[in-house]
Amino acid sequence: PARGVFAAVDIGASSGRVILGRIKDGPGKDRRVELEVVHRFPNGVVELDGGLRWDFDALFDEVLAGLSAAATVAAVQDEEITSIGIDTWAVDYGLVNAAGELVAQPFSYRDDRNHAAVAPVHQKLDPARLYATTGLQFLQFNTVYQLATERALNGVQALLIPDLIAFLLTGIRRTEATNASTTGLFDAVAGEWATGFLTALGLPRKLFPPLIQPGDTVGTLLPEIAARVGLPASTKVVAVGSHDTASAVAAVPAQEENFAYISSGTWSLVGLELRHPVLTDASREANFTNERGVDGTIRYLRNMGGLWLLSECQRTWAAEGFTTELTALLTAAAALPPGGPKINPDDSYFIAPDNMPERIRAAVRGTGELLADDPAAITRCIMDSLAAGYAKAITAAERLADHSVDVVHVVGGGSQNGLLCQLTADATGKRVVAGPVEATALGNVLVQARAAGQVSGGLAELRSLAGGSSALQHFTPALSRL
Ligand code: LFR
Repeated sequence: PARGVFAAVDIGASSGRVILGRIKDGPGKDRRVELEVVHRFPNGVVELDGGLRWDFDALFDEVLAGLSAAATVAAVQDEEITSIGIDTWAVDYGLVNAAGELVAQPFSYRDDRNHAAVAPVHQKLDPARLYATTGLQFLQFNTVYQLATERALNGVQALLIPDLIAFLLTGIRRTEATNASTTGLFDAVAGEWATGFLTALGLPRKLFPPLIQPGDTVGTLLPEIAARVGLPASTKVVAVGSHDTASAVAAVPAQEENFAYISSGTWSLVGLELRHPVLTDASREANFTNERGVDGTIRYLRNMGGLWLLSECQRTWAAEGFTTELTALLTAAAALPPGGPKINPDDSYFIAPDNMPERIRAAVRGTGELLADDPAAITRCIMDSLAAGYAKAITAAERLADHSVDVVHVVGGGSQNGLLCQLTADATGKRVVAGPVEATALGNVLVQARAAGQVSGGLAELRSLAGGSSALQHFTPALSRL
């Protein structure tokens, strides 16, 4: 029979990919995961119907184009696509009516309608009570606040973005648990919907479809989808850590228990993996989240500003005719002396798009310092601010969870940013291991491969495979720190 391979649909805030993942036997007992990108497409928020939204119809067309490409590549190599796994960013959803139609293009979490929704929700549910059950970090864009802005929720269901894609592929409505944990309506201890909160907020009890766990099968392809992409209708869609961060954390190549991770991309997700949530007041005040990971773990982390700050600057500089090539920017930034001005990368002031360089300079002015209107200086300020933020978050997580770490794993796009990794080692005083850059897709494929029986074991085994599948880079803290 044809060899079984896996298709990963992995969509981030700025781009998406469809990837074929294969488990390969290496020399000796070495096995590794090989990833082949078969389709890439841009993503981004669009101004539509009076808000910042995702052009979901276009995204879904790209998913289908990617699955067709995957089918073609696999067929040529005499491979069979065993299953499809989907991960995207969290918190956002599409509303689907009884006929299964999407009633509007989904809002982006960057739309500022959420701001006004916070107070009314907190009037009905005290933030301390919300946190004690959900353990979710307060972010104005958490699903619970977004839902409070909706006018008509009767007769519709809310499907989180990966679940919406899975529904359109299979006709089956489920909510994958790692992503459900970012809604603000999920009980962190019970691992179930916090139905009391739905009621308290006047939301329909069945607003979300039932939960499904990573590794479980959502369903098989609808006949018309199968025909359109050229795959057998028996092809499964398998739930993975559908929250991209959950997939990325599953592929952190940690060999020891005492590690911190930074999933570094548009956002920086900085924290620890725990077995039990930390729901204390101190944890709430420090704004740490307890999101669910693969295999029922807790992703105890802070969602912090990330490389969005830089990519938004690059967008502005490109429009102004400056060079925006990343390596050149980072080299120029690295040549500047340490100790320059810093911003708080977490400030909600940076969430919306638009003229980021000037907003960063204004934030620095607000601290009483000055930042030159120069791409190298602004890039350095972003890197110094992120590294300082990471160090602060890791120290706080160690204290709040009473769990100390001696190594920091950086995965995702930021793992290729040598300046940021070195500054992170310097600021934390800990070893930094950088890579894999493709942690999200790797985590997606590994969970599918385990569900298919090609890989066995727990997260430790998945992690060792992830580590063996990519070149890792090591950074040690500057001597001055020691
Ligand atoms: C990262 C991420 C974060 C989430 C943010 C918004 O891509 O999924 O974990 O807080 O996007 O959904």
